[in-house]
Amino acid sequence: MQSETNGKLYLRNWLLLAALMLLLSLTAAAQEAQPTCQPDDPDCGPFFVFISGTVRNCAGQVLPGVTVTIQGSGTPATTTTDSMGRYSLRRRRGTYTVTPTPSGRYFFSPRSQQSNGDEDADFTRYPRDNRANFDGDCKTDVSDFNRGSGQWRSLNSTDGQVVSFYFGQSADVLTPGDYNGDGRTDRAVFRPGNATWYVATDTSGSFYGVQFGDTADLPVAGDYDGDGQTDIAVFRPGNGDWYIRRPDGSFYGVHFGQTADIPAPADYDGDGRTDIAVFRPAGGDWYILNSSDGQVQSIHWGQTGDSPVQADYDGDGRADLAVFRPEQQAKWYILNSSDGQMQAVQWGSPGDRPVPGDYDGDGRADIAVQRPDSTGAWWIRPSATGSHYVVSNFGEFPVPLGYLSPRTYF
Ligand SMILES: [Ca+2]
Ligand SMILES: [Ca+2]
Ligand SMILES: [Ca+2]
Ligand SMILES: [Ca+2]
Repeated sequence: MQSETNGKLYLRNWLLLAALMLLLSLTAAAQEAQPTCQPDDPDCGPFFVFISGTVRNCAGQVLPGVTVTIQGSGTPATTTTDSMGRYSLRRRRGTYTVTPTPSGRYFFSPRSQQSNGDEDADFTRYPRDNRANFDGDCKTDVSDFNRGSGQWRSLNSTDGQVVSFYFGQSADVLTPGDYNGDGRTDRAVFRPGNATWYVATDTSGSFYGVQFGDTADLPVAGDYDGDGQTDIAVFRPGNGDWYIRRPDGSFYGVHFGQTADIPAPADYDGDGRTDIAVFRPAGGDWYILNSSDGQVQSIHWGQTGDSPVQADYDGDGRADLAVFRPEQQAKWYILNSSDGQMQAVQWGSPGDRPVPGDYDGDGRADIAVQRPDSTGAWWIRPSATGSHYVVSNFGEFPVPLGYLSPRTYF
């Protein structure tokens, strides 16, 4: 009896000791993974460093499971962010290029960056369809552009502040986009008089100009190569040609569409690159040139008098065919790319301008209209709640409409 009790005691003590040793070894392992190098650490300096950083989304939440490539002079290594959105990899001392892996739906800002281990290389993930988001969170900002004075105003979704910035002249066509890929919308215009694009990537007053296109062209800016930066591009209504500028300044042309077509570029196949597309008002037909496989899709959706309002309403990463019908009761007809179902929603009044965008930041475009009268009211229907709210005093040309074809509205 006594010896049995002693045996149990002995076993319990032994188990306690084993658990303690396991804990100690785990603590040691955790210490080894610390992304800092102490000078006297033989595993680390002077020969090794930890290349580390945090990956977040545009709402500031950490992202686990993101694959990060770390490329030095030799073979690239990959690692994955942990539950805290951290990545860390021990490498020989040197300078490395760190690149998180983008997807069709999302890109990272910056796209890649250099690190020698001294400081974290952090990244922020943004949805590719990131419309009128001046403050760089995940939400579309109510914003307008005064075509007479060149004043841009945006209502920050982050803090409710109104930002005013003068950029452009009378008769300029606004072509908002993220031209430098930092996740924030840049003020940009196309000046038909000299066929020149002017882009301000921040509000410091600096900008650049690029002559591209012809005076009768329509701007159709988009991310045609999928690098996360908006590309300058035009549609030539005279002959149905598209001209798209590459980041190196060269360009290519694609014949796609007819004279009366409304260009409707968006990423319909979800590969992260904008697809050339037109809406033909005569019959309500859409023609899409898939960037993924070069195939042409032709789909009947809408009728004469409709305006294309393509956006990703169902949140599957592919733009949905959609039209706005400004009749007595303005109606939206959306063809979900996820399940082929139709959404028919009465929203707005005749004379309203459609301003779809992701105002609630849930990854799905929200139906919204702007009323260009003295109230300048925006009627927004967030996809997350289905209720609505109104923002007033933004009655100039709405920036979200600049992501749709300017042809219908200028
Ligand atoms: Ca925003
Ligand atoms: Ca595409
Ligand atoms: Ca979709
Ligand atoms: Ca939404």
